[in-house]
Amino acid sequence: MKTVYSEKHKLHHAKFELINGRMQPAVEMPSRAETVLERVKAVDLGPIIGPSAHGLDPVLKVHDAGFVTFLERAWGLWAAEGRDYEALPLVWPVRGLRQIEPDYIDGKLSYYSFDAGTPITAGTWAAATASADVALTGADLLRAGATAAFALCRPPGHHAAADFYGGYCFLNNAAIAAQSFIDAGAGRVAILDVDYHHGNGTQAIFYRRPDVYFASIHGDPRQEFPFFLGYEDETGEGAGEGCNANYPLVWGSGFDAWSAALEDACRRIAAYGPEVVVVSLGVDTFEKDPISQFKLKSDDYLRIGKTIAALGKPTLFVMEGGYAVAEIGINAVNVLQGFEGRG
Ligand code: SP5
Ligand code: ZN
Repeated sequence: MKTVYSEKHKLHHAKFELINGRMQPAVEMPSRAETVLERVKAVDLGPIIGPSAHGLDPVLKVHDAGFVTFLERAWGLWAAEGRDYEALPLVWPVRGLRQIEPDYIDGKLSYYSFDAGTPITAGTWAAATASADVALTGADLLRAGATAAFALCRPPGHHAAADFYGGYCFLNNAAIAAQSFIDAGAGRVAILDVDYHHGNGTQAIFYRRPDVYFASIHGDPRQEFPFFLGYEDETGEGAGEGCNANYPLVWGSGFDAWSAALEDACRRIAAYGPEVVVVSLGVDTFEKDPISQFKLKSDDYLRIGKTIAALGKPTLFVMEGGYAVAEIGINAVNVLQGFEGRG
């Protein structure tokens, strides 16, 4: 299969993130995407192509205009205050507080975010829009007849909702790609999110819709980030009732529990009958991931790919998380090779 990749991901390079109460070196770093690209080349997965520019229209089908304008201007407003370091929020409009966008940048960061672990830098907007273009170009490949494509997105996207960023995510690449299939005439799209963290943004975007099915296997929100979404009883709402499936798993889960969830998710997706499947491909389920608590091994990723292939649908893989940089290439590309029946 073809891989879509843009060098522009390197423009988003946060030095620090707030983690465990301290500013520490950011785990979401450019070498993640570079390591995956190296592995794509090493195993000869297929041609590597650059993204084509799709503009903001497909982004605005998923994200609110005010939020997109904020992301575009945030660094400029921050730098105009004389700050030459990364932008982070400090306060959120929780229960009982007014949901009104402030004028001042510090307030805007708070209004449009949900965590303090996602720094905005000078190049964040350029990198995030390039990442969305990577996903959209991958979707184009499927529309042109490819069985599968790999959108090597960075920064990731699945925590970003219609009007907030967080969890290292700014624009929801998988959701933007899924929506692009709907807008091109697909009746039903399924998103399978295998990242270690719940895809809260993707779920929220499609929660009331019957045309996009969302299934996610992830760390139980009772224990794990993003904490406030991802329970099993979230099954969709209104016209979307029955089109959302969550598989929260306890810390320490290994491939037995994880693959049972995957089999069930795939059963439900098959019953839904989508025309195309988008996979939010995070490999932070790996046993050596520095911020995660599942126990998957490198060979398990081959079997994940094989199981997804058994759905028999055109499939777009969209890169999400995975922070064990030394093995991220092997693990991510193992899924793709497993899908292709290699390995
Ligand atoms: C795309 C993606 O994978 N985003 C994940 C964002 C997670 N950010 C919060 C991480 C908190 C980790 N806390 C546990 C650290 C154990 N040493
Ligand atoms: Zn993750």
